Amino acid sequence: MEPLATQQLHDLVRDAERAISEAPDINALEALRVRYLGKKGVLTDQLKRIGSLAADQRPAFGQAVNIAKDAVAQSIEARRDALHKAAMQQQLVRDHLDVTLPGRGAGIGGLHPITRTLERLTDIFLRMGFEVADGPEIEDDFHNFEALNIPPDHPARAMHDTFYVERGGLLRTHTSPVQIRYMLENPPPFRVIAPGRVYRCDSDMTHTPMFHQIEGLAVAEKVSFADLKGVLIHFLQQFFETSLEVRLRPSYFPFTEPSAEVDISCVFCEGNGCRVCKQSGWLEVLGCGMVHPRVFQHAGVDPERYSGYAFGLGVERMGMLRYGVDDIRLYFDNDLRFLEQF
Ligand code: 2NM
Repeated sequence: MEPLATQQLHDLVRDAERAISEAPDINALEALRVRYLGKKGVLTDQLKRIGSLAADQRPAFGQAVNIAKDAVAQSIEARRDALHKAAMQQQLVRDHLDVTLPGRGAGIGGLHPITRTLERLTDIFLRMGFEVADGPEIEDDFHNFEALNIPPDHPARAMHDTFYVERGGLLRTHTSPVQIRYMLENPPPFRVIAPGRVYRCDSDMTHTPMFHQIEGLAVAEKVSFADLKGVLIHFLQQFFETSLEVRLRPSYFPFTEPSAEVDISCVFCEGNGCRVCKQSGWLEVLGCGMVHPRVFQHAGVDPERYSGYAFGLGVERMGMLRYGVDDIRLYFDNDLRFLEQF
C-alpha cells in the first residue's frame, strides 16, 4: 500500500481521536461525528481516493479506511458515554437532596375564635344542667315572629331588618325559634340552650349580616326571676373568670315579661371608666326575662302551671369582651395574623 496514503490515514485518526477526547459536550461530539464519519466526512472522503491507487493496493487501503472509521466510531461512543456519565454526575451533585433534613413543618390548624367562644359558652351551660338544641336556619313567620309575640307591625319584621326567601321563608333573626320548636316537642321541666347562626339585614362598624347567638330557656313549675339572676351571675363569672359585678336594668322584649338588660362591671377598667365602656364602668352583655304567657300558649306550654326564664346573648360580642377583639369584622376577614393569636 502506498505509504503516504496510510500515513495520512493514521494522522487523520490521531487528530480525530484527540478532538473527540477533548469534545466539551454532546453537541461538539456530534459535530465531530459528522465531520469524520458523515456522508461528506473526512474519512468517507478517503474512500474516494481508491480510484487513484494502484489496483493491487485498493483492497488493503479500503480495509484500512474501514478500520479507521470503526476506531473513530468507537472513540466517539466512548466519549459520548463519558460525557453522559459526567452530566449525570453533575446533575446528582446539583440536585443533591438531603432526605435526612427535618421538614419545613405544616403548622397545625386551630379552631376559629367564634367556634372557641361558642364552645366555651356552651360548656358553661352544659355544666349547669342545660342541654343543647338546634333547628333550621331558614325559618317561617310563625316560629321566628308570631309564636314569640312579635306583632305583625313590629319593625323587626320589616324587609330591611329580615332576609326573606321564597315561599314565605326567612333567615332566622335569633335562635328563639329553636326554643319554640323545642317546647312544642318536649314537656317541661327542661333547661335548654340554642347556639347558632342568625341573620339580620344590617352591616356597619358593629354589625355583620350573619352573627352567632346563644339563647337559653328554662321551664318548670315555680321557676323564678331569682333563678334567672343566679344562673346569669354564675355564668358571667365563669365566662370572664372574675367575680365581676352584675347589674340588671328593666327593659322590654315582646317575648318576655318582665324583661331586663344585663350589664357587667367593665372587664377592661374594672368599673373605673374607659374608652370601651364609654366612661360608664358598665358593659351591656345580654337580654333576659320571664317567658311571656302568650309565648307559652303558642308553644303548647300551660302558663298557669309552668313558668320560665329566657335569655339571649351575642357570641361575637362576648368573644370581643373576653379576648379584647376591638372590631367585629376581624372575625370574618380570615386574616391568619388575627386567627393565629387564638
Ligand atoms: C333574649 C332576651 C329575652 C328568649 C325568649 C325565648 C323564648 F323562645 F323562650 F321565648 N328565647 N329567647 C329571649 C328572651 C331572648 O335575647 C336578647
